Amino acid sequence: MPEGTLERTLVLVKPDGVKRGLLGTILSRFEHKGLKVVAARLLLIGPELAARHYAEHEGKPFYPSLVQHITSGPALALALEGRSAIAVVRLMTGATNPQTAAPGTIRGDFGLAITANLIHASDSPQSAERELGLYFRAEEYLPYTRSDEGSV
Ligand code: 3AN
Repeated sequence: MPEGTLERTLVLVKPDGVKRGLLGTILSRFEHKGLKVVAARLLLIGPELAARHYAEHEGKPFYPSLVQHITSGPALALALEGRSAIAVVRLMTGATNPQTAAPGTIRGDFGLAITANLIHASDSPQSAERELGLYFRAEEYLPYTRSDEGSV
């Protein structure tokens, strides 16, 4: 079985996840999976950052509600690192609509609303690089070795 490329990806726990007290629950899923938290930041996303983050969706009917929601309270930005981290995190996130997201995924287990769908996760290496750059500077990534590294 190939080990996969070591990748870094961006996860945002959206304001609904923060306000529902699901930060620990969501973070623990990624930690237990073996992904390494290499940067983290709780922040209020303003309209400008929201517009940059969601630039590809500008003009779509759901765009105003998307921006309204992501700016409605604190969000937790996480940089997660691991083998095939981008695809693994997307799998753990589940389908965009929590009503049809598979049980066992974060959206499938904790939500019903499509706008307030708990988390955002980068969907490709290009998106990951671009999106990580919106939230973190290079010096904010903190390298360390997990005690279980190589065994999960
Ligand atoms: P994902 O987050 O699963 O990659 P995208 O990138 O297609 O989904 O959409 C970004 C965000 O826009 C979603 N997380 C969701 O909050 C919102 N969204 C996407 N499609 C719809 C829709 N049809 N109606 C309302 N909101 C939507």
